[in-house]
This record gives sequence, C-alpha cells and structure tokens, in this order.
Amino acid sequence: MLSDLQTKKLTRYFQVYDIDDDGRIEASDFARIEENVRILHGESSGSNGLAEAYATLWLRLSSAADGDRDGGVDLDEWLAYWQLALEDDTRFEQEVEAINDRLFSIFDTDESESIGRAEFADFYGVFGLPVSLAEAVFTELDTDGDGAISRTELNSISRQFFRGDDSEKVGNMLFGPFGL
Ligand SMILES: [Ca+2]
Ligand SMILES: [Ca+2]
Ligand SMILES: [Ca+2]
Repeated sequence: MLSDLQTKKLTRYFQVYDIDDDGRIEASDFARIEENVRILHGESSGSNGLAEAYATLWLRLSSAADGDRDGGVDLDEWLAYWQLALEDDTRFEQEVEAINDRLFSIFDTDESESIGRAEFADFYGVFGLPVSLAEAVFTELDTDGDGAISRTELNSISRQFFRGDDSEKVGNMLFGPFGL
C-alpha cells in the first residue's frame, strides 16, 4: 500500500504530467511536453533526443498504466501503477532509474556529469513549470550547495521521492510542494 505521504507525492507528480489539468494524462499532455522541448531547445539534435525520450515514456506509461484502455491515465490508474512499480526492486530500477539515466544525459547539456541550476530549470521548463520554482527546489536538493547534482545524488533524490516515506527527506521536493 502507498502511504499517505507517498500518495501525496505521486499525486503531485501526476499533476506535473497532466499539463492541461483535466485530470488525465494522455497523448495531448505529451504533445505539449514535446512542444515545450522545441520552445526550449529549437530543432537541435538535443531536442530530438528529448522529444523522443518523452514519446517513449508515454508509450510505456499508456501500455502499463491505462488499466481501462480508454487512452488516458487518470489518478486512480496512476496510483495503482506506481503501487505495483514501487513494490518490486527490479521493476523500480527499470521504470525509474533507466528513465533518470536517460534524462540525466539529455539535460546535462554541458556534459559536466552533473545537473546545474540552469539545466534543472530546463527540466522544469519541459513541464511548463516556472523558473522560480525550479530555483527554489534546486536550492533544496543541492544539499552541499556546490551548484551541481550528480547522477548518484539524483538517484538518491529520486529514491527518496518515489519510494521514501520519511517526511524529512529533501528528495520529497523533487517536483515542488505537494499535498496542497
Ligand atoms: Ca491531461
Ligand atoms: Ca484510463
Ligand atoms: Ca551539467
């Protein structure tokens, strides 16, 4: 079972993907993501990789989480999907850590093997989230204050966000405030 804290965080994560805020994640939300990628990156090769990564993510999500096969993932389907994915270590690694790894490489545009403040704002921009929120969250997540989040740090943040049930962990803030 998902705890109350996990449910709140995953509901926030749902809202991030439900860009048009109609209570369903569907192809049209991912079309908006791809449009934001083009706005942020133009038609560069980086933008192609990123748009493709999100298109793949939608295919995986719609085949795994759209339980009633109506072309959209509603909040109940989303939470049911995550409950299963989080129960199983192997599945978690496949679902989350593989995606993190790919996104990390794409958003690390200066290839410094870390995500800097501006690169993190770019990640938020894909979801149409404000730079001010990205700034505030980055400051929370960058616990040693060196202005960079490494791959290892990101995986630990993401484990705190998805699987953790400790309200004190900074990783809970990955997608901003939740449970409001
Ligand atoms: Ca939607
Ligand atoms: Ca559905
Ligand atoms: Ca970087």
